[in-house]
Amino acid sequence: FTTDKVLWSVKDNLGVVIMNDPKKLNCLSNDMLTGILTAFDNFEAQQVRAVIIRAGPGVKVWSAGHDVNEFKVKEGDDLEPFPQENPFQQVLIRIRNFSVPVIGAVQGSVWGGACDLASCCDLLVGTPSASFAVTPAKMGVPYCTSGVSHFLGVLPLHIVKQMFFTAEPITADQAHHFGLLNQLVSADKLDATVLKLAKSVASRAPLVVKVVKAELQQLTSCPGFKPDEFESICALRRQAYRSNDRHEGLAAFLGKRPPNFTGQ
Ligand code: KGA
Repeated sequence: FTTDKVLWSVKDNLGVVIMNDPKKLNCLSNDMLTGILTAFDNFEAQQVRAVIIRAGPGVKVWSAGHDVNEFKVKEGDDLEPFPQENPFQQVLIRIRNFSVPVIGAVQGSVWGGACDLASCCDLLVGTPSASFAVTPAKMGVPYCTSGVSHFLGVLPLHIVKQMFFTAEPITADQAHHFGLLNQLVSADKLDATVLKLAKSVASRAPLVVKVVKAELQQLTSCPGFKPDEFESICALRRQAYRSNDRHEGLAAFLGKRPPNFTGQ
């Protein structure tokens, strides 16, 4: 099956969704995200026992993250950059709450929101070309609290801080060492390794797998803020997304130049 940007199939109780927009470096455009949601609707209807999410073979960029063109803000626009109803948030929620495990197969570099998508998968297998860069501080975009909590569920605190503060990529070796990647395999072994893992998951008692996924999902979710602490985080985010730097970060990327952030 196919939409413009996504291919998907179901075979032997396994759903496979392939991000298929190499010209745009598989960036997470609304079309791509809507295609992923449609694939998951089909997987649910067909009661798959595991899902694999991947890019096409041999890609250099697994996904370049949010489509920056759809992220553009008009002068004076101070809207929340990650509203719950946008397809990006809906895909993350769908993966995290999907009743059976979702396995990411990662070859190539993973950027910004695509790192969030990868970290929402239940298991990740990568190749040596995989790398992960969390770039909101480079784009001037204040990342949402739920997204930050996803990284904390899979990576140590200082690594999450390093990735958010510096926006520099970590390598596949580092990602494996820190536990983001369950397995690191050569590119020619990626398909077989992911299939073996998915088949193993699919062979286990489905109701038990479902409940343990739901348990882990709740146990690793953000442990709750006091109301006044949450309000102050919201105020800090508003200050950032209403700032000139938010325009500057996106303009710099689109203008292919380094940003000049002033903190205003
Ligand atoms: N959105 C839209 N277009 C993008 C894009 C993106 N995220 N990333 C790349 N492109 C476009 C780019 O403008 C260029 O268009 C084409 O894809 C090839 O990219 O051909 P054009 O019209 O000029 P480029 O840069 O020439 O390819 P490259 O030299 O091979 O470099 C590849 C990378 C991935 C390194 C580079 O394109 C890059 O740095 N992209 C941005 C990665 C990133 O930081 N993404 C995060 C987006 O923000 C995000 O997800 C969130 C939520 N956030 O940060 O908060």
